[in-house]
Amino acid sequence: MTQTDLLSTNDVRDRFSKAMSAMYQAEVPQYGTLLELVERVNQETLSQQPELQRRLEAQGELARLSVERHGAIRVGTVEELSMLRRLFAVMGMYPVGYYDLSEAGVPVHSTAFRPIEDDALARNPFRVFTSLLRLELIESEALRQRAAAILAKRDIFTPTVRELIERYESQGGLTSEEADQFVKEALETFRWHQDATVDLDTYQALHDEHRLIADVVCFKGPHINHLTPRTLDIDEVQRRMPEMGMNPKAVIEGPPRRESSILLRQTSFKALEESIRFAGDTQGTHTARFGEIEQRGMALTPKGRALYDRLLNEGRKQTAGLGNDDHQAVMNKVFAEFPDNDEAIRHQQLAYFHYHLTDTGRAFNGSVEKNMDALVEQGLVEAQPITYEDFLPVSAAGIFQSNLGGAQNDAYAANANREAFEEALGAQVTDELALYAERENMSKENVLARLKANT
Ligand code: OOG
Ligand code: NI
Repeated sequence: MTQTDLLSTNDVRDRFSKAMSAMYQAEVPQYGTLLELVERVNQETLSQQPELQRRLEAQGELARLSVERHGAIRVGTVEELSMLRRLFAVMGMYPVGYYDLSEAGVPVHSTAFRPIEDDALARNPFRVFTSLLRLELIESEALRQRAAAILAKRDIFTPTVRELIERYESQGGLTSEEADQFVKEALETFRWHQDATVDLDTYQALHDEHRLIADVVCFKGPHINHLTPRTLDIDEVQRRMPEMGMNPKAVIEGPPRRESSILLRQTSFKALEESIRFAGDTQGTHTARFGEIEQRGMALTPKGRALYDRLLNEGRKQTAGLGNDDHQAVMNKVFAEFPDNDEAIRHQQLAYFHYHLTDTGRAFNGSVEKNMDALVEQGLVEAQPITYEDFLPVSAAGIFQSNLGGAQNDAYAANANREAFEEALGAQVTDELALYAERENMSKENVLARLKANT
């Protein structure tokens, strides 16, 4: 086998994300409706805003828009999480960021498996938000042991996918044929199962502790619980959801609508109640699966993020219980303190930017300064905000809660434990901020090197 027979991990990920989307559309037809709505709103937005279209195209964002999505799963054990890490590596997806959801009353901590390199992100930025249940946060010793015993009995991976993961690791890649087989087998882990592995009483006992615990423990595998396409106008999608038979969550999470979009705004249609056959042939229901939408803006520096977090907290105090229109109006006022144009944001170092030569810059052959701001002012260099590729813990908690019937348990709070998570994962999570800083620095170095080469 030569290297050239092996498929790029980008292609494996692209095939997998498409297969996953097709499976989820078949499982949850409303997700198909959501995709249609998002596609329509994106087309309308682009035709109404040619400047936006130009910018997205220049940033390489347009091509990926229609393939872009993220999904989410929740697993129960250390073995499941560490095997998932190896499974995602086959698709060029690596754990980025640590999210402590105990803070929001949800007994999990999480990471996002996603591509890291610029070209991989441009090709298909498929991400999977992956949460590990924290049984140690359950107070009842008996319930904890019952949950652990149930989880110990299941294997969420097919024997063939395990073999293919090993083959990937020893060969350094998969052939096209192997990749197709891998996609088919890996999908089995994410499939929905109508049959619970436990009886209704057990389900109920776990559910009474926290609905999420029942969702993780009582089924054969970690069914994908939502997929999320990327929209260019989330307010419009939220507004039109009811017309298309979808029940949107109460408010759009994250920052308000702005000229210079920051981080991530998210909303969803609410989880559907689905019929389940419990052990002993009892019928019941379970609510887990929904569809989500996201609108992405620029990645913030630690300074920008601190400002965002402070304003978000202020906003949350004032918006409790408000409907979306009022919520957005209040957020708008609160966020007036956050500069709302790219240049001001860049000058105050609130976000990360990618620097590249303009046409004038490419033609220039005099001696140049090393100062980026001066080069931008001279028109030799242009700065474009780097898109945020990650998630927001407060928004994630809002999504969890609106789909778990508002369940929250303050007793779980203040339990961040990144070390335990990394030990379970069998690897360290990459710091997302370091990645953005590195991309910004590389772009600056490239610009300077190319200007120098011209003199
Ligand atoms: C994950 C919720 C987090 C997001 O977009 O913030 C998430 C879950 O419900 O399992 O997907
Ligand atoms: Ni999500």
